[in-house]
Amino acid sequence: MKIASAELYVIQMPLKEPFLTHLGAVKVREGIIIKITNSDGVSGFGEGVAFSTPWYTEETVKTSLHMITDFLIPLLQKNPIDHPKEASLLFSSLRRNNMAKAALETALWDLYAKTHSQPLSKILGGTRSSIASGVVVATDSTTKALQQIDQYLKDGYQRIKVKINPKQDYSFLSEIRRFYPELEIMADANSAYTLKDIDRIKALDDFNLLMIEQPLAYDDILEHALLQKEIKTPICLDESIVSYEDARKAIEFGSCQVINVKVGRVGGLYEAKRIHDYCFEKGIPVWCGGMIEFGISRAHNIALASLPGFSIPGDISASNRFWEEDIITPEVNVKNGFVKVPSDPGIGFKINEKRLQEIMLSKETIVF
Ligand code: OSB
Ligand code: MG
Repeated sequence: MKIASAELYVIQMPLKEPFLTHLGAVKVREGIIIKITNSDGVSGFGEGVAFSTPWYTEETVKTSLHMITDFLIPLLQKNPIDHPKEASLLFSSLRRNNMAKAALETALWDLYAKTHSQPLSKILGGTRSSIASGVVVATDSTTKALQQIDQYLKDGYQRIKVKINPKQDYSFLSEIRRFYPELEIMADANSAYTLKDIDRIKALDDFNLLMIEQPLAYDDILEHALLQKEIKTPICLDESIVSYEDARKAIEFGSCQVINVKVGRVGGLYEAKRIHDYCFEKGIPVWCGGMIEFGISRAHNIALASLPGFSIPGDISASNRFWEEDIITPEVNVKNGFVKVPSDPGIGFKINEKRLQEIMLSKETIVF
């Protein structure tokens, strides 16, 4: 891969509606886009999914930029690679900063797939031509949640995820179940509980949830294993799994029955695929998590979710779930509950240059 340049854009777009969790509200999404161009003028794109503040993981847009410009790109400049999985190995000499690593690594995968004239999904070993689509309801109002669920079901989404916390769990889910007794629902707590809340969590077994996502601490594996022994609802881990090793240990330990795979959280597509392959072998279902992302990361998620082990609808929703206008063309659409896996080379979407310019805060070019 003869890399000629890397362009880094910081972008910012308001969400159509605030995204609320017990950890705060996301109203405006800041993000990073990386464009890697080779000596033939072919470009691959990646997206940095860290937020402006470290509420979900320790990374931020600024720490990502620092890692990318001061460490990751210099590593790539010194160590030319032939395949994106070498980047993953190269980056492992630096601790964590997974979203920064993934931003660059995913751009290399897109470039690699394009130079091989293959869709990224095929390069990764994907087998699906369409992905079952799920969506997240993130509000602190039961009325709004019911309205949103109604609309999302009309839009064709196959599965609904709701955000819960000790102030919004049993009666909130009862109301939803009253109107939608058969709906596939999962609940994401984003670490809102501790083991002291075990009776509250146990009570949620009444709702026949597909799973409960990350009920306990963001870095815990041990207490989730204790909790799983006490509840019927399968536990899915999100925040706690930042690597293949975490996934292996959590499964061996019985800390979860399902894993939410996020490319950014685990440091890139190679690590995400390793987690998938391990879980597939062990019969542990995985699904692709969302990060309120722009189109580039959404496209990488679609490619990843085409792998056979992604057997549960993930948080892969349409571009218009969050955005008035996305930065890719065509936008991601959900039709009859499915998103089509593109068959064009690489991520299979083009950049909406006009939109990108409109929302760009800064641009930096690094020549290799
Ligand atoms: O916990 O899964 C999460 C969004 C941002 C940060 C963390 C999470 C989420 C979501 C997914 O719930 C939302 C989406 O992009 O569809
Ligand atoms: Mg989650």
